[in-house]
Amino acid sequence: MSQYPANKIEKKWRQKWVDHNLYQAEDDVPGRDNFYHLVMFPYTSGNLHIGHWYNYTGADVYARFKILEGDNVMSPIGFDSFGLPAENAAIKHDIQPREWTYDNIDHMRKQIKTIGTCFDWSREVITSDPEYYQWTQWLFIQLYKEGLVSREKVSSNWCPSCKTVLANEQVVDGQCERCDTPVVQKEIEQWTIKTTEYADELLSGLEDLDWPKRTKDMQRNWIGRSQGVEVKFDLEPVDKELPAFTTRIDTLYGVTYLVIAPEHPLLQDLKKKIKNWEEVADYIEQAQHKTDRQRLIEEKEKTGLEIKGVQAVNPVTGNKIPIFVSDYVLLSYGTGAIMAVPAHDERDYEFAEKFDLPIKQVIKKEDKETEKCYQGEGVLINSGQFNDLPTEEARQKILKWLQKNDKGEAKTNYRLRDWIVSRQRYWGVPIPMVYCEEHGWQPVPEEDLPVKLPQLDNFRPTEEGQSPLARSEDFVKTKCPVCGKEAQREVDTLDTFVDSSWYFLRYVDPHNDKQFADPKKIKKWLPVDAYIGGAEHAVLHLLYSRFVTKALRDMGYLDFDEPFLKLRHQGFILGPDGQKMSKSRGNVIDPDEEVEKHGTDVVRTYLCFMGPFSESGSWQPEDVKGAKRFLQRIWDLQDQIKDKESSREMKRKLHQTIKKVGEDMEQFKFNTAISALMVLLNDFEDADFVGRKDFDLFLRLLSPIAPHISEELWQENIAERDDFESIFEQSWPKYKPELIKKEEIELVIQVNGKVRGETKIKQGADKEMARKAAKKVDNVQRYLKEKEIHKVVFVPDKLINFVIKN
Ligand code: ANZ
Repeated sequence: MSQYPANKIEKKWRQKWVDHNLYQAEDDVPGRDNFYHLVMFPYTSGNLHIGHWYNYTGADVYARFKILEGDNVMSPIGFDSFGLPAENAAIKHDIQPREWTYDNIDHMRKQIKTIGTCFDWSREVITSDPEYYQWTQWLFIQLYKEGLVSREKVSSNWCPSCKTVLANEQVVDGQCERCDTPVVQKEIEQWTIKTTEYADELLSGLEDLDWPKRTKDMQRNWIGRSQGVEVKFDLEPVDKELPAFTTRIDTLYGVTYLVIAPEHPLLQDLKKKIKNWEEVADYIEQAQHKTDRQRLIEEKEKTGLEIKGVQAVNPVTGNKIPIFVSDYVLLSYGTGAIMAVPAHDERDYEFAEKFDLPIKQVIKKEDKETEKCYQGEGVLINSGQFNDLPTEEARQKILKWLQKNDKGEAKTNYRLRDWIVSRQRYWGVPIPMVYCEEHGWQPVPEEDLPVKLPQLDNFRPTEEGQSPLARSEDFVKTKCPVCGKEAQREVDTLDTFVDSSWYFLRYVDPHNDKQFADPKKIKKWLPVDAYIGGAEHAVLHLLYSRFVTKALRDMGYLDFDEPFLKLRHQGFILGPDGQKMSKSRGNVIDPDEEVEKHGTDVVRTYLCFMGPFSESGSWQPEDVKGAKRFLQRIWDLQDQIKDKESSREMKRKLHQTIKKVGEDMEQFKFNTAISALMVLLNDFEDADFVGRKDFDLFLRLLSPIAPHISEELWQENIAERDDFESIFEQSWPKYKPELIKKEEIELVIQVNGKVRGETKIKQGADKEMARKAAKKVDNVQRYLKEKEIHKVVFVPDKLINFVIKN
């Protein structure tokens, strides 16, 4: 028995697979269905970590399984290479972002290849290549022409350290997700993509997707559709009205004050009428220093003040009510003003308590004492003509009343905001827009694309937070596409999420220089059949890609609605101590070292064995050795091979394993697939010999997980042709149902340890089934009659023992 030479055979097979273009996907293969299998492409951070390995290994197992199942699989890979981390690293190391990025790509490409994946490298895309970003610019221009891009002065999340605007999604707990600096609000002119135009479809489209429920829920919350009513409150003594959005119009009689957001434009309009304007202006100024998120933090004590001199009128009661300004109301949601019902809304309740405002109950929980602030459903009280109505019915009736009196309308609101895509940084796609004094903003003519990112000696952001491209006169100066007179280029670059919002389309035709992809090829491959990657992209990348797909569909470029039909997230690999891996904890596992030590297949097998693909697990060096022993034992089986038919019992076991492994593979339960293979391996070892045909099938089952050793053993022991034919050109084994039918066994029945009978039951029957069958046996019944059963001992497929009190 020899030690299995992992490193030698692994390199050899990887080379052989490349030499034979084994994974280069053809658009058409007769008799095979196309299967587009995609992993989220990596950011060019410079080093693959174990999380990448985990992701790519699991994805590769599934891809290889699909290949064996007979699909024509395309599994492309590329690099997401623009963006801030590259720029920040380049600043730190005093090199050009381009150099840093492309060196990293070279290194990462080599690392990825050691995973032994079936990626089709001929389709590689790199988002910072002009060949690629020409089409990112094209996409932006198409969205612009469709009216889906606008330039607006918007209050934006500004990171003072990165000196750039961040999308809402990039602000975590009020801080920049990259550098943890507290984010401030700043009014800036920005290019904005109108994702909200597709809010409804982005929501309804989730229904039919085979995605993790949590991810769908996150998208639903992020889109946040809310149905309610916009009520108009007349103001006094001015001839103006203030609309408020509410989901609880049934509480209208309980409104005791209104609250308006500090940035609400109405406040500026009422400046002259507001008696305490100075105080109000002060408050507005303070609120500007907080982000929406900070303002919404629940535990925070509410602040605000009353606007003196202006009041509102409740449309149903005619009562005059005070108006407050407070930052717990956001301008960006609804109408930027609310009707406050402290008896039935907690935030309003807190505010009313603090400012000593009246609290009027209008909903009663049936037959129960009502709490101080009751937010649930019930029956209306203190509500005039609507008294005694259940809340749901009251909502409809009050809405009707408001509509009739022109005081309100049904309204749907969304939490989703438009996508601000301007970044005041260097390392990104130049936004292909030109500003002319006379003709305003104009898109760069498509024949002039790409607008290339120039090399800049100084690529650091300017002190004013302007894009570094502003420093390059050569870049900025251009001609207006309309009049040909002098004009200026946009100096901002695109958010990198624009780059990755369409890369999956490019893979089907990555070198096309006439269009982003040939429609015929798009039809052949898209949408993506299986998409695998991190759950952290739930509301960013995945939402943007869905939006872009829908927008391009409506422009006639695509004929499907959703980009990713099936989505799976990989779990998280923790350090041996069960903690998140980090340099400071010293618990980082370096995949390169592990591969060097054990070989790729061992690392792959171990990663697959850690748990279901979607769950997290901690790296256990002892278990890695276990994976190595497992493969070594398979290697050793070669000595047991005979050209003989194996027993029926062995065949039954083999076919049971085929069934189990196939089902597990489809569900990304690679861990239990390996367990099943381990059980079969034990059976093989215990048998007198291993039939060559059985070994062949065993290797095919193993091959998605450990492709190199499977190929080697298959070539050495199974392959018959003289020219090279890979195990991955074989088919996935089919189990024979008649072989795995459960057979009957004789179950021995004991009472207090003495044999009292036997009965036939299905093999694998559980304790309950065995107990029922045993109790039917006459002799056993006699012994158990009128006796209390104390305990039942059960040995599956062998015996059952009733312990009774005598
Ligand atoms: C009166 C009321 C009474 C409310 C009640 C709730 C309970 P969703 O479901 O998230 O859409 N609201 C509206 N606009 C707001 C803004 N700009 N900033 C902060 N809060 C705002 O929530 C809608 C509810 O959130 C609205 O219904 C409003 O409070 C508040 F017993 O109106 B409600």
